[in-house]
Amino acid sequence: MLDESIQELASRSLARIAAAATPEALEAVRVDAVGRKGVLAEISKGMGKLSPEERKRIGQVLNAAKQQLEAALDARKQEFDAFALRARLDAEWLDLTLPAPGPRRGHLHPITRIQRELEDLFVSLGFTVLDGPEVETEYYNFDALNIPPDHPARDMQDTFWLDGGNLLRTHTSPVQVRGMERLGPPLRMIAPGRVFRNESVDASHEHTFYQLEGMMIDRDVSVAHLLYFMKTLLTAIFQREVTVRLRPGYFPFVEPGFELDIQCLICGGPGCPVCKHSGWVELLPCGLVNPNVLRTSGIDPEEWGGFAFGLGLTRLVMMRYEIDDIRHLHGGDLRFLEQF
Ligand code: FA5
Repeated sequence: MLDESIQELASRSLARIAAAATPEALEAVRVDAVGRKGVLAEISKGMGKLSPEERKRIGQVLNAAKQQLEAALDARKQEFDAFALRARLDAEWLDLTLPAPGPRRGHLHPITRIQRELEDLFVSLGFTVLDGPEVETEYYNFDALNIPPDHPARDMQDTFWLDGGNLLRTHTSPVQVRGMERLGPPLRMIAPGRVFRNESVDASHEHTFYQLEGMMIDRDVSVAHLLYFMKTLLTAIFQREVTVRLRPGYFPFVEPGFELDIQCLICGGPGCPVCKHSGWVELLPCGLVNPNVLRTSGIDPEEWGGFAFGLGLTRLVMMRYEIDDIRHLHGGDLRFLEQF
């Protein structure tokens, strides 16, 4: 009778051990079954009432049941331990043969990239790259370029004036004057840089943008030389046929002066906000250096002549990458910049 109860208790506990889903549930079964206050311990407490032979026999049955349960508890615990170890190893798994993730690299801004391409091109053609100050004097920005005070051409470029009479340069042309003064003729120079204009911003106009000035002074320089260099420049940058037009342009520091426009590559001609719906983008004003400018910088116009151009570098970058709004370029949005 007692044997059967012990057997039944043991098999019920075995079923609970098999069904335990967590180490905590298994521990609860262990306490119930073989713990100091568990069911087997309760039975053994009542054994005092039995005859010595019965006590011995039931004692053996109890021991056997206890051993069976403890073996089952150990086996189930090992399963849990193995499972936990597997999970930990899975979490820690590391393929040491995979290439290490490198540092996240930045890259050059598209304006810097095109500027460097142009510098390399012009250096290969014998030009020197010059730099000039962004805070300029009125003399270099205007007077020395044949734009005296009260000349209407001063209004062509809205100027940020600074206290004390200096200004933020409105174009890179003052570097022409500094180059002529410092290096003298013959001269081949370019001057890329940032310029500033006090004008309202739209899809093709910024208050801060980049130009690339170029100047060549030598004996017998003609419009043919100018056109050759402009064509070389555009072919190098676009590496494809682009449609350009040359029209007369007025700048006091060149005579004759030209505007070289490029057919808008954003809309292909029919018109869009970038080309102000004209189909053409002003890109490359240029001309033969006005003799007054040469004379002011100490160069004899009877002996020397030259050409100069003032490329709108920011606009060129827009055309090259088909960027439909100039404000993207310095908006600081990484989603835009990461495309280059
Ligand atoms: C000048 O600045 C002259 N210094 C260029 C020059 C140099 C002519 C040497 C002759 C000889 P202009 O103001 O047109 O010219 O500007 C030159 C180019 O800068 C324009 O063709 C255009 O591409 C670009 N540009 C002008 N204003 C802006 C602006 N607000 N935002 C972006 N690009 C501009």
